[in-house]
Amino acid sequence: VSRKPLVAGNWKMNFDHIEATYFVQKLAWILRDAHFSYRNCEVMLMPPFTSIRSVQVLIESDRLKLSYGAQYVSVTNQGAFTGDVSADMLAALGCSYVLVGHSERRKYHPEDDANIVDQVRAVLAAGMKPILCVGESFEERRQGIELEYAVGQVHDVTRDLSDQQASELVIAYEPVWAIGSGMVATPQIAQQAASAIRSHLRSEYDDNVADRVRILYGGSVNPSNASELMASGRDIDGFLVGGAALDAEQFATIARLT
Ligand code: G2H
Repeated sequence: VSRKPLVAGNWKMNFDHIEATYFVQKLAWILRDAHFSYRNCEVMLMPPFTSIRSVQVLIESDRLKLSYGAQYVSVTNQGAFTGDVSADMLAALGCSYVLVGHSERRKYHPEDDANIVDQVRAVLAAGMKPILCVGESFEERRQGIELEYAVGQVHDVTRDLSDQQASELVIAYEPVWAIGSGMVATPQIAQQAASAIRSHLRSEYDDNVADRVRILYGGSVNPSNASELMASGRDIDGFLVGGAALDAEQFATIARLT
């Protein structure tokens, strides 16, 4: 089964629209260099809301082979919801993906499973793909329940989705202890979790869903650990990159190694 690898840059709350423009120009310049051959993986950017339009204009006007998406979406579609941004608004900006349930959103905002399920549905209804983030903290790992925990998070969000909806998902396994900490998971840990998540999809849905869903690893990915993580087994289909996605050279190198 071949799944196109995906390297997604989660900018978090970094880069205003001018910095975003510089970044995309630099990234495009590196990726276009004939000597810089990357194996046809999909390269994707997730800017803050305020920079999405600038990224869109640049990608469209220069016909760049880059995808982009958002880091969060409202569960309601329009109306008196001050501060919110709807899935339709993101789709109208050409977004293909929306990050859902990142641990920083789960921690700093009241996002529980019910809200995360609604976000997934809103993203799918607008014709985009959700990137569902799951992963255990140190505490679950210390207790030896990390796989049950991460698979449980997938189960809680996907259990009422149809086969068709589930097959549109991207799942990012991001152990909370590895996020922004410089403590990357070992390739074995990453592969074991990805494999457990894929087995769960196979038993809850079918081979088609399990074989189509892309599973990314996230948490302190950088150019020195990307190859080893990619080589760890057949269940990791790319990366969700934070810190290293703010440096065009590093991000492009990760794409080349994926
Ligand atoms: C995890 C990751 C990107 P970093 O949050 O989502 O960030 O690569 O900085 O650990």
